[in-house]
Amino acid sequence: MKQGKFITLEGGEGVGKSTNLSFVKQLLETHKIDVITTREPGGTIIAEKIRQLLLDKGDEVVSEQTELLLMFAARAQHIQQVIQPALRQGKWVLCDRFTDATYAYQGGGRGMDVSVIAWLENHVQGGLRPHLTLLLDAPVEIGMERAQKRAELDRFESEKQHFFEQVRTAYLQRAASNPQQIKVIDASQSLPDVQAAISDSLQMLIKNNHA
Ligand code: Z5A
Repeated sequence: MKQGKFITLEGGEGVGKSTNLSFVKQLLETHKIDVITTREPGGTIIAEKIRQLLLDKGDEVVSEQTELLLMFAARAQHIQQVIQPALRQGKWVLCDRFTDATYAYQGGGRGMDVSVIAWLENHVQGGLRPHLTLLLDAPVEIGMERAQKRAELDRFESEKQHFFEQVRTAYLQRAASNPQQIKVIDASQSLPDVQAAISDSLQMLIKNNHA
């Protein structure tokens, strides 16, 4: 059986990943593609528990090392339990964030050693990499403004603007060094324009699937 495709959505907070995840799912389904949606950190019972540990603003400070290792612990579980089985069954996997988020947040935002992230990526994922990453990019103020309409801010959302600027820069650097995989979408546009750009970026992958 033909393996499914692995598509990830990335970007800073509030840029519209969740909104557009539903749009991409519907678009693929109109092309008769069997697709599952999932997210990181999370996607399995254990990985969702790890997500809670990562997002909660508890009394104990989470060290950077702990944060990085928990991201990859959740990812290891998610890959084994959800992503690889679905791809093997020929399903497409649509994931809200993946390892590019680790490079952007832990690498760019926290300033952690990128070679350690790369080592963990190889160790946990083997050869698994997204076939396509849609990077929703918008000025930090726009994402923050959209996100702040929500109730309570989590541990990441409570970071300062400078942190998110570093995250955005790291994302854009990754896109520049890997343009085949990562397509930058201008997420500051109106939703219909963002979705038209997303649709264009997916056409090649959809066409090849039916070839
Ligand atoms: N994290 C990490 O550090 N390292 C890692 O390896 C991974 C993650 C995997 C949880 O992620 C945190 O984990 C994340 C990074 C860290 N923290 N942050 N920040 P998350 O994905 O759950 O959290 P999030 O980035 O805050 O995502 P979100 O809250 O779900 O936002 P979103 O999905 O990008 O946005 P949205 O909910 O779709 O849209 C926000 C609002 O804007 C909503 O009202 C929409 O209707 C509106 N919207 C969307 N698009 C538009 C346009 N184009 N125009 C106008 N309004 C719009």
